[in-house]
Amino acid sequence: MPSPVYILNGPNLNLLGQREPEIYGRMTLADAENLAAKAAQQVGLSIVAKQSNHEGDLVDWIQEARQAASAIILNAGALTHTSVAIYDALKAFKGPIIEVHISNPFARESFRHHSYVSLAATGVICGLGIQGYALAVQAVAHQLQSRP
Ligand code: CA2
Repeated sequence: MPSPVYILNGPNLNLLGQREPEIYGRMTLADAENLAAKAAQQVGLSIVAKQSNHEGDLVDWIQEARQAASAIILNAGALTHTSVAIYDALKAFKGPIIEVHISNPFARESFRHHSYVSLAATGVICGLGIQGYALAVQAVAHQLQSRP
């Protein structure tokens, strides 16, 4: 089995299912991680899931992924729209990077329309709720298989 897929979630995503259900639904982050784990099992992959409210933790985990992960699935939360540090860290990662958003940022405020993560991502999934994490695992499997 290849190295695990890192599933990294940023600020406030630990609150999933507890507030703003009209935007983010009623499922929790644990539900999203379980969906991703099941999807990974189906395609012969494993996951390591982490969440932090701190930009530096995400940078550290993206750096760690260079040695420890075959791919990264990242929902950087609001840092998506602000963090050059996360973008720089992602640029040093050689494998697939799938950006996930539970909501559709393009249907929301204009400040959510730009993503630094997208500049480094090999794919983007948004607006599909927590199912997006399972779809991201499938995309990773496909991209790992199609690599030269
Ligand atoms: O749609 C997404 O997944 C976002 O990455 C979520 C971020 C937002 O800043 C991005 O523009 C889009 C916010 C995460 C906040 O999560 C909460 C979940 C439940 C209750 C409150 C916040």
